Amino acid sequence: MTQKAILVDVIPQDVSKEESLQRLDELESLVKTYGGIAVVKVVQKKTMPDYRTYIGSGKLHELLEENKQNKATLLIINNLLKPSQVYNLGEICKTQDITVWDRIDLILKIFDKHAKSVEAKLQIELAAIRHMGPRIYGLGLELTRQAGGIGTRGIGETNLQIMKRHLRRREQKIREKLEHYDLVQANHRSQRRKKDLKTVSLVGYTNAGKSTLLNALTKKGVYVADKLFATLETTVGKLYLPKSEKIVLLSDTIGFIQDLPPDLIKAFKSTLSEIIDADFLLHVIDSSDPLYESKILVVEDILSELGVSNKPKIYVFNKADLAVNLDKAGITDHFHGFSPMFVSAETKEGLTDLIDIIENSLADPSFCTE
Ligand SMILES: Nc1nc2c(ncn2[C@@H]2O[C@H](COP(=O)(O)OP(=O)(O)OP(=O)(O)O)[C@@H](O)[C@H]2O)c(=O)[nH]1
Ligand SMILES: [Mg+2]
Repeated sequence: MTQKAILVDVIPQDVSKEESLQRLDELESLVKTYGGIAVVKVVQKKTMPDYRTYIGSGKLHELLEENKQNKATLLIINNLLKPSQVYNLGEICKTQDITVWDRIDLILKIFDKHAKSVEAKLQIELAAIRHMGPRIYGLGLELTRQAGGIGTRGIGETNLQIMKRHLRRREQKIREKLEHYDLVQANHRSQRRKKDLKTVSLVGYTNAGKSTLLNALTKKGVYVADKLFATLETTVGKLYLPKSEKIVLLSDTIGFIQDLPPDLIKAFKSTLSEIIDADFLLHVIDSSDPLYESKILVVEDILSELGVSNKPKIYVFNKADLAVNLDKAGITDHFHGFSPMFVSAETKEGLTDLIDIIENSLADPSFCTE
């Protein structure tokens, strides 16, 4: 059954109308990707979120009143909340059987739904432990309360401490298991290096068309969908370079999105290690998206988090077939350090030129990293 959701975005006063609409649209796409449907969408302009419930209590009660008709079962706040705020909201919304998630909870639920490999599942569990803590088990601060009751003080551990210890152990165990995957991947990479195979990694905002481009360039058959986070695993395909008659490996992986906490990104380290080790990056941009520039910045920020901001990059402005009025000259000028290319992975326009520049870049020792 499709779950009905109430979406709330709390933004500072100075956010533009365009950006605020785009934030809501993105949240709605995330909800759709999860398999839900937005029945109410609200933007609350607030300089300081409410300390207890994040959204203001007046707005919250208004939403709950309205929901007597809508009967949504999810309340999703498009921000990063404190565990206590999610808990407090949950307590208030319990009366209407509404579950409360913040933006990261939703992203984690999507990841969880899409993950196929054991490795991806482990990484998601690790990220969830870090973000949700005891909330993972549907348990929250009530544990602290119980433990704080009369008679329990001073008698060994509280339930919350037991839970935290359990989570720490689980985290440790996951980390150990992930180390195994790190080793396997590191091994693959060193094999490739021995064979003198270079790797180019596709990076970009989610839904930019990375997997479509990988498929167009390598016929790899990666899953493509008009969904956010269609890809969670890393896929490597071979691209034939006609001039040098060599092969280069192209790797596609998870897309980025705004407001991802660094801890969460780090949980995906083993998936993202392809990016870290690549000879250079193709930053794929959806040029039909009016807000592509701010998304470029989000991606660059995450690359910096990963410690790869200095890796050589080519900016690939994809979906050129949809972006008819694109100011190509302006973009070429503005991003000249990143050799902007205009392509359509869908119609294959511009791909020959892209392959050409990949080939030239690989042959240029001053361009590639060690
Ligand atoms: N018109 C048009 N659509 C495209 C193009 N490239 C990709 N798409 C569409 O854009 C959507 C997203 O494409 P994907 O290749 O799944 O995007 P991605 O960057 O891999 O996304 P995630 O894996 O979700 O991060 C799909 O519906 C594609 O068919 C293009 O050049 N033109
Ligand atoms: Mg993809």
